[in-house]
Amino acid sequence: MDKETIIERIQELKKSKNAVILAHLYQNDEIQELADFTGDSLELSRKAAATDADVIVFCGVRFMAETAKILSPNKKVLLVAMNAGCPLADMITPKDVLEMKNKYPQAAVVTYVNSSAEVKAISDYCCTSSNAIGLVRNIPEKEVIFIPDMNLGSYVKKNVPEKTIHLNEGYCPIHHQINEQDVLEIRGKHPNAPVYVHPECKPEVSAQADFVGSTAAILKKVLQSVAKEVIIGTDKGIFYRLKKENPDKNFILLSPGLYCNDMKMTRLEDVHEVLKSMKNEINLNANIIKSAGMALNRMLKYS
Ligand code: CIZ
Repeated sequence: MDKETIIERIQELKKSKNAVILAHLYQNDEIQELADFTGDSLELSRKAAATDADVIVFCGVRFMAETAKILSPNKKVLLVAMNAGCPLADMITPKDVLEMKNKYPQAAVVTYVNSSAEVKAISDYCCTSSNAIGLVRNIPEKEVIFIPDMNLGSYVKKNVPEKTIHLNEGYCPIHHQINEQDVLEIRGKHPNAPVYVHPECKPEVSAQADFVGSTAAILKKVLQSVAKEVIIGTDKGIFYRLKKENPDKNFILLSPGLYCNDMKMTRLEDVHEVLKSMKNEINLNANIIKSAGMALNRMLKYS
């Protein structure tokens, strides 16, 4: 089948199954072009929950589809690339969380959405990279266990010095590989371009940047910026939306390594196959859905 035919079939199946297609901002261009919604993981899951679709087709990685299931327990959630995982989410297990809780019994557990449903379920609050600082600042607890990303956690720690924050040693291998030297070198080549990076980057990289923010915050910042050229320190997939929204601007990737293979596993053929067969369903235990949902709801209260 050629590309146009696959897209046509997907649209027909989507209609007949009353499905909605979600694509994360780090997905391949053709997948973002096809999707009903593109955005960050939480934004997508919330938008899908607000629709009357019976089926959510998630183009992203596993923890994202789990979040969609937690927020839409009565909808069928399908993950197109069933092997697409998140190394950062895999860097903390429920056992690790319980050990940290034993070590710091007074601390509230604040968990970044990039985590498994099981880890969310034993957390007090969830957060995103957009609201992590505000949430940690606003919650009543003075002591916090922030998991699983130590770089985002360090960024929160720097911005919320009034709280005691304990970190674990997780990181996103894609963002973590960037060094201060990469920023200095690319600035040398493009001296007029501001550098915008994701808070999953190392603290020394964030310290060199002109702006640090989530994918949503980077998109907003670029729209507001008068710069004609911007250096971007997050996954290359975000270029699709950046270019679409800012056709007059030029974007430079901070490092060629900013390319997450798990995020690029989703292919058009697989979207078609999954919609046709209704396979790759995400099923979660009802207690996990309930407890993880409570951590997500507490996040909405305090951010
Ligand atoms: O939570 C997300 O969607 C990710 C991976 C990043 C972000 O900043 O939105």
